[in-house]
Amino acid sequence: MPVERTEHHELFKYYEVYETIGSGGFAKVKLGRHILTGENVAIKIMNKKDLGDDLPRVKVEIEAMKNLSHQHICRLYQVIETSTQIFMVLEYCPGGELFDYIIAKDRLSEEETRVFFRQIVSAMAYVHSQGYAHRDLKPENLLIDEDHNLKLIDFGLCAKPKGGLGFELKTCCGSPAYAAPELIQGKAYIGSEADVWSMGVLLFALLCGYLPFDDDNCMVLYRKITRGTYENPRWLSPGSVLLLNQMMQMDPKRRLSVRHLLDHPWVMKDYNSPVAWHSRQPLGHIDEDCITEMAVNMKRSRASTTALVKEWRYDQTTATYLLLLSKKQRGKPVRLRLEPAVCEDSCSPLHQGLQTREALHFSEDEDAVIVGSLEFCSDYIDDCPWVSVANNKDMRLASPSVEKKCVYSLTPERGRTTAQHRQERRDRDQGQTSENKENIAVQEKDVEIFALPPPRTPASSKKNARANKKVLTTPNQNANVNGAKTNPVTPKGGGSASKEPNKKRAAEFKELANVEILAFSPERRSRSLDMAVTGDSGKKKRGGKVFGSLERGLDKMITMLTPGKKRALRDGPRKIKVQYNVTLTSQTNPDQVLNQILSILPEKNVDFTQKGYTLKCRTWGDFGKVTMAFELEVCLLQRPEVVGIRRQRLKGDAWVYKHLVEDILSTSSI
Ligand code: 6BJ
Repeated sequence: MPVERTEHHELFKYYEVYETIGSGGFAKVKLGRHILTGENVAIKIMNKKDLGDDLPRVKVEIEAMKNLSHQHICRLYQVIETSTQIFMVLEYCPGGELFDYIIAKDRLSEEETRVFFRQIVSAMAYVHSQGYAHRDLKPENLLIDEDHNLKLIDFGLCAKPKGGLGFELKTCCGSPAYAAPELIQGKAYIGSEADVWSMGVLLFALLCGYLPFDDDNCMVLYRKITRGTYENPRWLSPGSVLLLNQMMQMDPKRRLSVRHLLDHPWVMKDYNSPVAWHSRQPLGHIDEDCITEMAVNMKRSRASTTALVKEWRYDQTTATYLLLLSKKQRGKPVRLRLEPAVCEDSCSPLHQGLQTREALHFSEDEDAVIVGSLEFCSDYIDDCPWVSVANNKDMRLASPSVEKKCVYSLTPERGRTTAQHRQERRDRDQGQTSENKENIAVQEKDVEIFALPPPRTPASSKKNARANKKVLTTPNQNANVNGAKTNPVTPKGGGSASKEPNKKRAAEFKELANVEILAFSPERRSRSLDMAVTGDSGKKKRGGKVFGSLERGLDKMITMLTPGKKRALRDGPRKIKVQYNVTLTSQTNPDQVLNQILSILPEKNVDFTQKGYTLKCRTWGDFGKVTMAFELEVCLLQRPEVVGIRRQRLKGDAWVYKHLVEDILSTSSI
């Protein structure tokens, strides 16, 4: 499609585009690589037509992110706007969402919570100092970077009142569970005060692994928030209980301000200093080393390069400068690749994007072939990436910067990504039932004026999913859904690991090693096994008989599949290391685990497509809208040698996703 080609030309000129790492209501986020610096980036892609009324939201976000430069705020590098699309090129945060990190660990210790919370306070003090209120604070909007630091994202709902932050706002927005009571009641409110309430909910979620105010029924949820009562579980220290109480105060005037949080005793515990909130990377300062490298590359004078950078146009110049600066700050050489020669005969954006050295590494493997052309790939499937990368091993471990042997294919399939949940919230029934007396004192009795729309509930999505005609019921049907015309590219052999592990990989491994210890602590191991034996949902398990028939079903399925699919299954599941988005099972047969999951998905009204051992799952809402998208992948773990299930949420409410996946995995009796 020629239109597609022109539309994406700008993007592919400067970036290689890899797999989808997330998607929101109207945006899709892909992993990318900035060709000149070789740095990884996240590319937020929005179709203007789809945006409709949300277009102003994007403009607000772009304007805010241009003004905000802080060590705990995700950096905007470049904005590319075409007649149909908007691309935001952003800082890549390989650790994924804080939400997934919390649920992977059930909940965080007070010490670890404090490390994160100080960073959240730092970011928010800065945001407020710049006259903004964020208005959508939640763990899904905090990402973890390669150094395990938090970065705040999603400024689409932020506000900058003309007269300053002290001026009242009217628009009711954000996620209901994190919304302050005054917002729910439709009152005028002060943005920074509402943010502190959300920070309180967030702090509770970090320390407890679940929400203080939660209900499937939105009216009940609103009532709980406007009453301001929540239970303090027994593991919370008195200091934590006090701080939560001071933040989740019904009366906004009695709530702590972010300024007060900077040196609050709980925040200061084990630290000698208040939270440092000033920007360590103010935009006014121009780095001479970066300018020199850019000037050489662009064959310009340093003065004119400086002048160009100082225009802050959020174009290729801004992106190159900021990414070079980021390299420098991480101790990497301040070097650019040579400006790529124009690819004369290239006719596709793929060529535009892959023209630099290192970009094309074709595997010798027989499967490693370019299997299509962009022209007919782009409208192949609603979810089609322009370029997807299949590599030999675990995509996550082999980030583009370290990838040595990868295969570019134009299949409609996404690459492998991750980001996940873990198990059921911890024994909530043991929580204290004492109510937050101070909060009750200022509550407005049974206020029923709710300004927020009803949130989506698991119950409603269930109903919708059931109503969907497209629900698929048998694995062999699913295997060919979406018209996957090409074989899955599953090259054999190693090659994903660089010979010289860089700092990033080292950090990743360090983190994985930590997770491994966590995952195998006796308590966790037994919990995971408990789940396998009893099933958290309390549902009746299927017996061995059903199981036997399922195994026969798989044989049949393999026989009916296309050669590529057969190979995908015969090659077996990927071998991966334990990471926090992987649920351990006590089983050793991946086909059995796959079958157990396959049999349970229709029961849970989850629509899915299968590619080898990866299940791309979706639930549907009204009018055929996808309410949730996630992947489940059966894989083999190396230590110990058991089957694991890698999970990744791609779209939908994080807590609804958590409960659904827990339900699926516990009912599957793995
Ligand atoms: C943005 C999104 C920047 O799942 C991942 C990586 C998710 C990067 C991811 C794999 C993983 C993580 C944890 C555990 C296991 N990013 N990076 C919107 N606005 C600004 C920035 C982004 C999105 C991202 C998300 N990694 N596996």
